[in-house]
Amino acid sequence: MTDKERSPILIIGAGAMGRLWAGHLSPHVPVRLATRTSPDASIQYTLVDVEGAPELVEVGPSGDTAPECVLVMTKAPDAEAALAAFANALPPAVPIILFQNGMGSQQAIAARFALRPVFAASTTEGAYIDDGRVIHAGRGTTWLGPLTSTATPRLGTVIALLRLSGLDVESDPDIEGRLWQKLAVNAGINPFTAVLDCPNGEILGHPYFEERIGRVCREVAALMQASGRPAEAPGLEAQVRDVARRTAANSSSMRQDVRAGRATEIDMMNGFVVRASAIHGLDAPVNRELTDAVKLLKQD
Ligand code: KPL
Repeated sequence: MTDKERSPILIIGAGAMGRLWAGHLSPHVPVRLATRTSPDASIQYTLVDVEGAPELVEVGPSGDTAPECVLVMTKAPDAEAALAAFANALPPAVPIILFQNGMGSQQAIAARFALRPVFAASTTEGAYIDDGRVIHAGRGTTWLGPLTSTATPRLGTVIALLRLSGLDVESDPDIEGRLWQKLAVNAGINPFTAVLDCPNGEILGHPYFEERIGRVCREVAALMQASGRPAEAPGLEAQVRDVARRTAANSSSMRQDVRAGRATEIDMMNGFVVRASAIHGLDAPVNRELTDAVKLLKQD
């Protein structure tokens, strides 16, 4: 069997990440792309690689063969409903890989589909859509790990499958630890860039950020410790500042969502910190203030 003859990889969500992966996988393995309007879309677009070279990507339709694996690449608030729309037709052993930002949506899906092999991914690939073209802005690494017990023995197979893309894919048996670290960084950068409407680097030194970031990190660290995750507020704050410096020119995903009038992922970032803290009897007033401030920007 050549790789072209195998069952398709179903990608749910045709945003920048969904299209980046579809573009990298489709030369090697059949890809089915599910958009908001079609479960098996037929689309063409230009993918500009990191060197700036454009290439045409053509995907679908792929027919109704059961997929070999499912990549859920919608925004976090849409992920569970988008996956549920396909779940009845999915054989129980098909691996499901969740690419959402923040926390909460992955755990809700893993709980709902607890008997299925469900994985979480955390990626540092950079991609955005500009005038209909998908721009691969920066190469990164995609870390993958199991969220359910049936996922654990399939980790190696799923990694080998995703490596057909040529993108860097690595395993992380403690993927939830990685998601917590990413949550801390997102909670410390994203709402500030959205409220101040500025690139990541410009939050540093701004009074709105400087007056709050210490307390944001203390609240996140307290929640992490209560959840059995080692964390110290100064370390988290240093990480936030480091990522803001290294991605200084980036427009964060939350700022982009607000500017485009899309729902933001605030409920899976600072909003998650508030809800999860309450479960442990902890208050997280600064994360609540930021959640409210972002919701006022965009009535989502
Ligand atoms: O993950 C990000 C995001 O924009 O959501 C950061 C790390 C803040 C980079 O922009």
